[in-house]
Amino acid sequence: MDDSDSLLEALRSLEVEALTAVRHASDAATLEALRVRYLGRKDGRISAILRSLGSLPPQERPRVGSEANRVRDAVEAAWRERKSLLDRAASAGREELDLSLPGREAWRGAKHPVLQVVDEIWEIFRSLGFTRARGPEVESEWYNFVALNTPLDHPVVDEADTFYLKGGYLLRTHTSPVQVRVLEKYPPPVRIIAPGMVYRRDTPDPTHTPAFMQLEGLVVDEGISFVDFKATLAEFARRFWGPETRVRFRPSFFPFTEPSAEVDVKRVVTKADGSVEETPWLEIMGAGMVDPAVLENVGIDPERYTGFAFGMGPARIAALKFGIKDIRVFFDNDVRLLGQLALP
Ligand code: 2NM
Repeated sequence: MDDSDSLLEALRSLEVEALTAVRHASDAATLEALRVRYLGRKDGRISAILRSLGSLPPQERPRVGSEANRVRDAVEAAWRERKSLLDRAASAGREELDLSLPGREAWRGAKHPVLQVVDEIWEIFRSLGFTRARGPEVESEWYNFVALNTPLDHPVVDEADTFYLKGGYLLRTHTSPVQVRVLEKYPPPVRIIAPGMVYRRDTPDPTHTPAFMQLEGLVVDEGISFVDFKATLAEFARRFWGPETRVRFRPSFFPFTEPSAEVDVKRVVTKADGSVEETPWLEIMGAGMVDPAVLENVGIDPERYTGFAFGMGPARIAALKFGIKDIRVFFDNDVRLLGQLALP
């Protein structure tokens, strides 16, 4: 075996040794020591072999020299690869702000669909001169029933129809007590909208929840007639569902209004293919002229003042508006509902 063969042998085992050591270096200090040992210009093992080329016969030098260069390049490449891996691992634990990453879109939140509808309805009545009024959810039988011309032996006052608390108090079954409280406190003219939660002992089903949002309105003044009643509610319907909307008043009964009516709307909808269709009649609220007995109960002279009142369920209106088949989803507390139904 001549000198050049033993040098090539030494280079090959040096390559295996160096690559193995570099690829297993577990920290930057070890890696730096390996760089000095194998690749260092002065005392590095590969440099030492390149320096010893001088002792070979001139015709052997290129073969051994190019092999030494190849080994040096291979060890250098492995070293750089290991270096970048160790650097990345070292920085992974730190909070690094990568400004090139696209931002994650922030969840801005959304109004609950029922509240969207309450606010939309409220906005229309506000523009018609109404004020918003609120009252307690825990009420007395007087405000919830008796003052509203509903004696306690009336069928709707059955204990099964509401939730009673100690001392004869109950969870209000409608927001009408708010109207009574306002009429007691403020002289006419009164134009108010009273939105709020109400409670009834209902078994939940697709159109009933035992707690639900109600929105009632009341107008009391001198000279308020059935014409004001119909015109105001028709104007509301056209502003809410569009100017082509038709309105129908069907005779009905409420203890606190006389006459009473159910209000239906027929909407004109433009479908995705451009065709125009009319919906069936949809029941949207109950309403009527305030019964003179209610005005008397709050000390207002029914010979001088008249009024009308109405009540609707924003959850059912929201269900119509958003095409929801089961209003219980409004109470499931699934936040995805808000993302899907957020208005632009
Ligand atoms: C309705 C339907 C009809 C109503 C009546 C009154 C008051 F206080 F003036 F008597 N407030 N709300 C009323 C009338 C409510 O809800 C379906």
